[in-house]
Amino acid sequence: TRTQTYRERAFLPGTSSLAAYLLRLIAIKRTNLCLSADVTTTAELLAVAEEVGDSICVLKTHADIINDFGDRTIKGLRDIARRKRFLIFEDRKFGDIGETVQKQYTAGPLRISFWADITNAHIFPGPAIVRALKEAAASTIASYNTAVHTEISASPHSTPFSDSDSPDFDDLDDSPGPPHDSANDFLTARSTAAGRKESIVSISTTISVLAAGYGGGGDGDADRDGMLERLGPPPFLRALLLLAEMSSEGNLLTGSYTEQCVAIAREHRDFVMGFIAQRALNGEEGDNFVTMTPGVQLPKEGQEAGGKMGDDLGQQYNTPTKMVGEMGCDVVIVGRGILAANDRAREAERYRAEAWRAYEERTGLVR
Ligand code: UP6
Repeated sequence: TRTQTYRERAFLPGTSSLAAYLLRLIAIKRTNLCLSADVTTTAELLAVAEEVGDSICVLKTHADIINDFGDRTIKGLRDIARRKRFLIFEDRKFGDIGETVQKQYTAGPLRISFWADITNAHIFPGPAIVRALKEAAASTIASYNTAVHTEISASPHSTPFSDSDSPDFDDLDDSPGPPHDSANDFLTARSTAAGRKESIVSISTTISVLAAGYGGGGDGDADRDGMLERLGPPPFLRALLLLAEMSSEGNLLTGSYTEQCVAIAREHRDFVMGFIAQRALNGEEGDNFVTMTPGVQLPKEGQEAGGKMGDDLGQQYNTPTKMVGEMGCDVVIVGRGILAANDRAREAERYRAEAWRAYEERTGLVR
């Protein structure tokens, strides 16, 4: 996969649908940059998503650091993601027994499985964590499909989940209120038509937001905007990244731990789309994992790279050129490098251009 283009890899047999979508999105938008939007309010999150959305393929969140996380956050972010076309990755780093991670993934105030296309997990609890998250994802997808289907057949003359169908929807823009218990209602949607309708009304807020932001997929070969248009929004699917390596100094994700992580991923190619790692880990026939790499920063504009870069809490940085060009990584994840800039849109473009150029050189598209 090292010298294959993103587009070629999107069409390799065995590639999961969401990975294929992401690879095509990367190829069309010409961006292998993920923004790590580590901000603490909904307003800041939406502002930065708006500013850099055109330069990224994925936006990474830490939902648990957003003070006012709620329906407004989900609606706002999915809305921008649809308009600017990027996937949403909640960097939850799950690490508990299967039963617990299922609840952490689907319930609580964050109800991650409903709005995040991608999330990630550690494998230190053992391989069952992957199966548990996969089951929970399947359950969310099934509930979503049932909800959409039921809503359409219940009101054939109206757009599914339009504002008027959704009593809660109007509250969205100005309701700090308590978080809706939509995830639970969603997952326990009853089987009778009446029961289903009832639970759907109670979760209409979340669903109306979600239904608007998902679609099928298409092919494209004209200009970028036309191709993006034809690619369409992502299908409602869920995928997992496994933490195979970390960027921080002295971390323990090395050697056989990393190898076992890859072995576990190979058992679940339909759900595990790739790794958080510091280098490409594809090595076996059939491997087409996407490597997303944090710990990336560029020297300030106009400055030379001088020695080791990092922060004073163990973070270590490498350049996009090294990680994509030499280490074979697919997507670079950048937080403070972009967030701390005065002009974040411009800085994101600087990162995108460098990471893209490293990719083109690695694959021989340019020399
Ligand atoms: N992250 C790392 N290293 C890892 C895994 N994840 O830095 O091995 C995450 C952090 C943060 C982002 O949780 O959200 O990537 C890096 O941010 P930064 O670019 O501001 O250092």
